[in-house]
Amino acid sequence: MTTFTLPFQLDFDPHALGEFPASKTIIRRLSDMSAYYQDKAKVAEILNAEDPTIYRFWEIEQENAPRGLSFGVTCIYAGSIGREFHMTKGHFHTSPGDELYITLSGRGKLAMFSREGDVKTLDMLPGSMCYIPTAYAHRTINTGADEFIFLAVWPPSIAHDYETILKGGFPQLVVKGEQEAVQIIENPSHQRV
Ligand code: S6P
Ligand code: ZN
Repeated sequence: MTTFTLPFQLDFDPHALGEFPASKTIIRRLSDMSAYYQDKAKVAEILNAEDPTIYRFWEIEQENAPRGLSFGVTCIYAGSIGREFHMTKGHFHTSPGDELYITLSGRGKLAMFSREGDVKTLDMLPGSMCYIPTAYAHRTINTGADEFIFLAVWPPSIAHDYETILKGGFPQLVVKGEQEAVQIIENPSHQRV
């Protein structure tokens, strides 16, 4: 685990995530995410031939710190599984902690929903920043032809709930429509958990 003396300045190449001395580097392949995609036949067909990396991210977490900021960079590779674009698993934060996402390159969407039933899907483009309130589950989706890379900043010591998304999914899906159009459709398998 890398520790930094505060304050500090970092220069990093967002495209060289594996070389960054982060607390954690996490790689999610299709085999880690088969339960998250709708088209199970397509998942099986792809996995029969290869196990592509869907996204990777690094994080520097200020664990057990009463204050401070944790941060990380996520890179989602371009592609789709059936009609669904490559995306992150998505999660809720289980303790109070809002989050900021700032797009560094590529293009994508940020899907969010709250347990109270509010559903939002926002654009993420270079130069745009999205604010995620604590109560909203959040997932990012690469809707472009290039890597989609963004910086995330959140408070220290928050836990991530992946289980709710695994069981119930998101209310909306971001899919390829006619002529490569990006479409947002209702998720037929969504359940309120
Ligand atoms: C952490 C923040 C991001 C995600 C990353 C991967 O609070 O939201 O760093 O961890 O984009 O997504 P996921 O859903 O696999 O954690
Ligand atoms: Zn988060």
